[in-house]
Amino acid sequence: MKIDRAELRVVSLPLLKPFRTSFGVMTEKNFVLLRLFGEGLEGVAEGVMDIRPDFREETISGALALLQDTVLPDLLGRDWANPEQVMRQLSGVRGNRMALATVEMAFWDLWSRSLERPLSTVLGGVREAVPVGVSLGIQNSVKATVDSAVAHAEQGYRRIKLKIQPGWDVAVVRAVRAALPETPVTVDANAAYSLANLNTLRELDTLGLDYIEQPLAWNDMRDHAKLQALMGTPLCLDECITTAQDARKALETEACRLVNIKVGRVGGHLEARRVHDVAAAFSAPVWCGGMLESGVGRAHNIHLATLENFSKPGDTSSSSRYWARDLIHEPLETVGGMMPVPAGHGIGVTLDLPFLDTITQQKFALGPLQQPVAGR
Ligand code: OSB
Ligand code: MG
Repeated sequence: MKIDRAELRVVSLPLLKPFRTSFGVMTEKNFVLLRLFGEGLEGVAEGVMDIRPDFREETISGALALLQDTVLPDLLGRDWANPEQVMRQLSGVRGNRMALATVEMAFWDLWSRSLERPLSTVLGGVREAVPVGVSLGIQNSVKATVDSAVAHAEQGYRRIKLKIQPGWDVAVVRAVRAALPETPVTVDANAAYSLANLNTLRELDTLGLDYIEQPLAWNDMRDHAKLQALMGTPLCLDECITTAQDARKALETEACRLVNIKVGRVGGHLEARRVHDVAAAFSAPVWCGGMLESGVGRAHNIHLATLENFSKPGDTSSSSRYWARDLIHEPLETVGGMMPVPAGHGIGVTLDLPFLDTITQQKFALGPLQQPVAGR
């Protein structure tokens, strides 16, 4: 598959309502959208970097520069046999897993379209629909949280994940558990606690949570291992895991008992599949996380989540929970807590280009001469 040219955009898609986590409030989703063109086909992906490095260390502006200066010029105008070969070419890049994922995922879409097969089956997936839950941001009141949790459980969502932070934890979890005794409930702290908060963490341990996601620092597996040894509730790592080697070390040292796989965080589908396989070797379940992606990233996530060991509900809930209007034509909506895999070749969704233009803030075209062409 020859990659003839590429288009990079910075897009800003307004959220229906603000999403609050322990690290900030999001009112719109800003992201890098990459289109790769070759042999009359197009592959597309979005990056999960944000403007600020507040989830992990990568940023939109940093990723844009890296992609334009070195990564895309290394790939454009050349023929690539498969995604493995693309990633071998880029294997000298240290870190920058989110930037690499953007390119790798767009190439998977392009390549599986050239094979005239859905991405899920090219990856080796085994499902036609994937089970999903919801991730509920920090709300203004316990009552608002309980109401939202109950409403989503009634819609069929299979797990309720509550964002927590110090001061917004035990009481809200208790209230949701009381309202929904049968529904799996989890919490995600996005690294807001430390071992100094052990009393609170021990209280959370008594509440029957399915797992606790990333309670401690974004880059600290050692303290997660200390905490896991003190807790009955499984810990699930998100921020800490960017490679399959990270996952192996985390599971080997019992820093966690399960892993949130975000294809955009770990460098793409190849590495996501490796994380999935490593976890399976440890008999540790995985589930597919999300980063409030538009329909493009959401479709990639859904295809990935068809792999066998994605045995717990993921975060890729209905697009209509996030956007008044998505940037793809196809609706991505759950039915009874199951998200159908988009049909067709590649990721199975198509860009709504006129709408995309209205939410595009920057646009760069890169040609085979490896020179940036004038943007808008
Ligand atoms: O930690 O899983 C996270 C959203 C943005 C950044 C980080 C996270 C999240 C979510 C929401 O939890 C997942 C989603 O609904 O896409
Ligand atoms: Mg998380």
